[in-house]
Amino acid sequence: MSDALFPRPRAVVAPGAVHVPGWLSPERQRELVAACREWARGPVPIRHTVLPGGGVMSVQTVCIGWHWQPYRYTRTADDVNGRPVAPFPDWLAALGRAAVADAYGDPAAGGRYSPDTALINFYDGDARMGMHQDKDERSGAPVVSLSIGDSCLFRFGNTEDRGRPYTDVELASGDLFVFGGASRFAFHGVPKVLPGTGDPTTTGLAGGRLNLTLRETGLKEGRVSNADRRAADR
Ligand SMILES: O=C(O)CCC(=O)C(=O)O
Repeated sequence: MSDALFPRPRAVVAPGAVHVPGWLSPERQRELVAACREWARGPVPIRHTVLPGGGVMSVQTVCIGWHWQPYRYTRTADDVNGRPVAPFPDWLAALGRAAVADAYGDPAAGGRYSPDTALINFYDGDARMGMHQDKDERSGAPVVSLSIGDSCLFRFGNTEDRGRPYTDVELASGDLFVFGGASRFAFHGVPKVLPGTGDPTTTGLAGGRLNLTLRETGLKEGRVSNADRRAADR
């Protein structure tokens, strides 16, 4: 079934949460895949994040700009190899600004957006992500999510807890999802990836799903611990 025959409409999933299908061009998807491949190599290699309780996340993650480890941001990847993470490039900040402007139909909102970190997650067929909030940032600026490769079921919930009400959205290659405003701290997760749904010739990704979330940390330099916050069960 082609998108051209059956276009998937843009949808406001909740106030401030907008799904824009097919936002990334095939060229842009390939560029992002190539960039993510480089970042996955180092200076901090992609890895399965270990949670404070000893659990290991099924997704593999590499960060740029700031390193996220549960539940704080640092400039160096102290839980991996201690090295500073790769810088957050201007071109990716510009992409984030365009994403916010397009999702909200508000060029001024795009202009104000100044992401300084990206969490890059790779999902193989079995990987998933539990319901959680992105709350280690000191900024209420939107999160910009870009998906490439296999489609997934993305669950977007409420700001109170991990349960209902939530909306299930299929995120396909090239899709943009922005959540800010009243939805900035909504619980969300990825219950399953749909293996074999991506198109390697379009994306350059042989298999699996790549997701980038661009965020404003609201941090300057140094280390900020959010360990006193209730740990989200990621
Ligand atoms: O993979 C996704 O679509 C969501 C990623 C996510 O929730 C996160 O990185 O916090």
